[in-house]
Amino acid sequence: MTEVRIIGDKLTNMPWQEKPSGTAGPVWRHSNNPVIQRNPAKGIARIFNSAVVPFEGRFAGVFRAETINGRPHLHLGWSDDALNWSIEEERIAFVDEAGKPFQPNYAYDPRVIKVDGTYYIIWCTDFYGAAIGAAKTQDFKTFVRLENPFLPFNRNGVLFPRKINGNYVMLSRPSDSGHTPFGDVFLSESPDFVYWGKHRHVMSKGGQGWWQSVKIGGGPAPIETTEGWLMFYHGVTGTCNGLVYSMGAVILDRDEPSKVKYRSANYVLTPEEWYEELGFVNNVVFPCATLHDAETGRIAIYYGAADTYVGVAYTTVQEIVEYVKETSEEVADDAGIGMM
Ligand code: BMA
Repeated sequence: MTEVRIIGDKLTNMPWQEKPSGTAGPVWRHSNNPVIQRNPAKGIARIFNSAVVPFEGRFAGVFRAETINGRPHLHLGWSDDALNWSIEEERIAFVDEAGKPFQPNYAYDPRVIKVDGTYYIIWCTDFYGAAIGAAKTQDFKTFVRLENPFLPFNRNGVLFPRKINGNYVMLSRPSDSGHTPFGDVFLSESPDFVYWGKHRHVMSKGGQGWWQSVKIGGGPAPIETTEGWLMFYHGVTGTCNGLVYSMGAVILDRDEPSKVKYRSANYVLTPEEWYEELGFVNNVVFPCATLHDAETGRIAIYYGAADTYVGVAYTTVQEIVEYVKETSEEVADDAGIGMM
């Protein structure tokens, strides 16, 4: 296959381990997972489903912290190597545009995406039920909340890392207010991050396999590659013992990302290790962030494990894109822009 490249910045200090021989799939786990264990800071019982970004030579993290009263909030963390994290005990202090305190009632599953020099934090917030919350920061000191982009109920808001055709583009997964037994991924555009429209269907749950038969949801911010936008996402199946969350990979059209170009029929990571199979919620891998290096094509995927830990997994852009193309299936009308 022709060479596949990441279109983006160098990140030579990102974590990396070579693929162990005998690895079956295109993604392999960090040998010392989980990288964040239980009770990682005073008042925090568990951290999972969290976001990391390079910032000024180090790494910043926005963490989903399940506090010791069981409610999730967002806490900041710092790391020199993106593996050993120091988590702040105080939750992130959000303010409104006028600088007044403006805390969400709860906040979970954050993504952090840099667009045009600003870091946007997108999470699941309380807006008369689960909906998408947003904030921005330049310096990881002041966090200004923005208008909630969409009506309730919605989860898994994922921003693209650059404007496309002049607009911000955000993926989301319309939901219900509970544990949502359905769900496809949609996208919406905005010229100003206030007014969102031009909604399009991106991809459906389902396919030949059963691993994504109940619902799917966006994961880390899509990575721009020479083959299109590479996105890891989660797919959910139902069992007599509850839901099982796996990770899939898809490639979206670069100019019209509501069109799926290739989508692997197989999961690329599924709960197999003790920290993925056993925890507060068993059998969950839930990717929310990547670090990647355009020079080498290396990708580190950060995922929540069993709603209890943070795990890291690796792949390269060449390996994952080849795999997705080789195992691609067309699901429903994903290849087009969908119903309107
Ligand atoms: C989803 C979200 C995730 C969580 C998953 C499994 O609905 O709430 O935060 O990891 O369920 O419990």
